[in-house]
Amino acid sequence: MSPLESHYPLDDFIEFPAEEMSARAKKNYQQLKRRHSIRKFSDRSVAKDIIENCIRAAGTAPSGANHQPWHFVAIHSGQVKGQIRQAAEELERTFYQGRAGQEWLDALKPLGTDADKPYLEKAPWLIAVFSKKKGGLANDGEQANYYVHESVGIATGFLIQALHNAGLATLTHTPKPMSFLTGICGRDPDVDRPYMLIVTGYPDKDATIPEHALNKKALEDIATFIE
Ligand code: IYR
Repeated sequence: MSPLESHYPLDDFIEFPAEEMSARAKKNYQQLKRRHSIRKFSDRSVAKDIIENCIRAAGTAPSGANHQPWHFVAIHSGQVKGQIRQAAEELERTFYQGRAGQEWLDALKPLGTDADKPYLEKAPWLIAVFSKKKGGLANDGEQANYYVHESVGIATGFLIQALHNAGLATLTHTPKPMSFLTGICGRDPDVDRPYMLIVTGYPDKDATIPEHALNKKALEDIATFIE
């Protein structure tokens, strides 16, 4: 290693006794199992500092060369949420009216989704996640970024986990195409690409979980252990 690269001792790693580790792993699984995508949100307000800390948590995600190729636009403005809803619903109408193709529409049937997205206006916060094609650590708009999709995917996962842990419900929403978000959110189309929209807030009293969504694959079906 070059002597120019400074390193620090790892002084914030916490080692837990083995039994506590097992309990923590189980508890975390049980807690994450209670995360459900919902499509009916309450209009109850959520304090900005909660959203800020959840975005800070997302920003701790590992990324290619630590370039952190992401930008989060947290939208509370009713006017901007309305603009997003209008644009998303317009696109979704063409999606559900045929652009999706029959196989995709059949796959979505058990979720009961359609082109109406009232939650885009009703939920207190929309977080538009952007990936940054270039810019590096300094956001100079020039340096290459690496593993952008992977990095932003991990950060978005951290964000969803942080919001859930804070006690908020979420919905990952991906209107297709999402390019309309770039202008509405005031981002630079040469650098920023819309990645996903996270809707967050309290669930409405009549929020439901589609039975289909509870059908999570068993450990044997998602993992192989080579011992
Ligand atoms: N973006 C559309 C369709 C949609 C697509 C998938 I894949 C989903 O898991 C859910 C919905 C919509 O939001 O309705």
